[in-house]
Amino acid sequence: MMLSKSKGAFVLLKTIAAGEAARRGFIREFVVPDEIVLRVNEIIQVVRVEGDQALCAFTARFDGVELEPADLRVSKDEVRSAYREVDARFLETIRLARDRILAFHRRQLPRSWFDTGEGVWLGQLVRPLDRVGIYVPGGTASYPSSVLMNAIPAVVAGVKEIAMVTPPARGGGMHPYTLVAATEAGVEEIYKVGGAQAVAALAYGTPSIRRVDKITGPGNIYVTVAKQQVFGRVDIDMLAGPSEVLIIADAGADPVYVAADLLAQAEHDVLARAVLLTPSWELAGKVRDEVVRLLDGLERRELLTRALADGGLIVVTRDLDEAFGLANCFAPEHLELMVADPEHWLDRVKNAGAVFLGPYSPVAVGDYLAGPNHVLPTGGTARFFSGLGVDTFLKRINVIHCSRRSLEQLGPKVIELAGVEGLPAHALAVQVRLGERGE
Ligand code: HSO
Ligand code: ZN
Repeated sequence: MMLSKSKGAFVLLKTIAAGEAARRGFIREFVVPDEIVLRVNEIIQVVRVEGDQALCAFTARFDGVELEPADLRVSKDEVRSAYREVDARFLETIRLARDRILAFHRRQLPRSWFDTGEGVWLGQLVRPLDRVGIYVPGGTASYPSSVLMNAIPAVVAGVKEIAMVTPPARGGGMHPYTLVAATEAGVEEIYKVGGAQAVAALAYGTPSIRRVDKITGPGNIYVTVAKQQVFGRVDIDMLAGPSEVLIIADAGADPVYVAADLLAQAEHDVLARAVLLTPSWELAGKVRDEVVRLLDGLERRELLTRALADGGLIVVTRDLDEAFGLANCFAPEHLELMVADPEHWLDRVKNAGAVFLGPYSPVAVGDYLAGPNHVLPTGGTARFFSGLGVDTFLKRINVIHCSRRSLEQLGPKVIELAGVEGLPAHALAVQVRLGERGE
């Protein structure tokens, strides 16, 4: 298929054909410069040795805020004054979002189960983690919605202790919306520390911040690399990268809706990806025009232009079938299906963080309050990661109970396998019970 080189195509949004897209547009690799890996490692080691003093020193250096160890934890007074700063409408809306997110996540809760067959009963205990840490980015990426998305599944899972870390704003204060969202979600332990140092504190513990069992939540590259480095000592959710949307649209889709959703994703990050796959050259052209038109009225115009120049892509496919093949290969964080009968195409979806069906389901509704989680796998990791959910905060414990009779039945097979593996004490453990060995 030909490459379209119509005006502006390579400046703002590349419009290319499918083969080309698969070859170059879809590559996203998580490559971290060695220098960052080393710096993060050093930060973690310093926090391990120096504890709270290191947290305060790094906070002064990276966030420009001088704190004493005693100030690291957000006080009840600070939370109360946050409530005074936000307006009643926000409170009402955040509660609506919380309740919808709670309702969705309650449906995810698995129960312990037992299969009490004759002689053997087997089962699975489902237990929450004791204590988890949630990371909330600072600055312009501090989203109250992300606080809800991290905390609520943990609350539903039954996690008793949730410690939230987030860097203080310049001046030492905390974003009132973040504090209120955390409180509404049920989080009472909040610390003014961010970056790799916060991850280190959660993983190793300091006198002020007790160590946790799992760290979730997206952050910048330092946070992500720190999570990668402490994995194994604690669990982590995933390695989060820049946000992405991939839209599959047919000729009947509204180009304005498509363009708006591409822009909504691109405004997250200069590294964001916003991809449209469509079999219609006509829609491709219209969407490109609409993006240019809508862009003009948007505040984050400059960031959007840069993001779309690098990560904006319109791919014209042979048909919808080819589009789904490419989408599965891209494995997007968000997949929108703006095609006729979108639910019929669900069968074709193999790799995606979340799927949005039809013209009235923009990613934005899922970002805030539809109910499902918006912390989703990026960078193609939807091939093997799922989004955050209640199971993120649960463990499974297997239960086995055999009666003497069932051990009599199964025992000879155990002895046989133990023989093959050269582990005679395993065989012995059965034989002594069946009276075949021992005194
Ligand atoms: N689209 C982002 C989540 C978000 N959007 C938060 C707005 N606020 C990543 O899924
Ligand atoms: Zn978003």
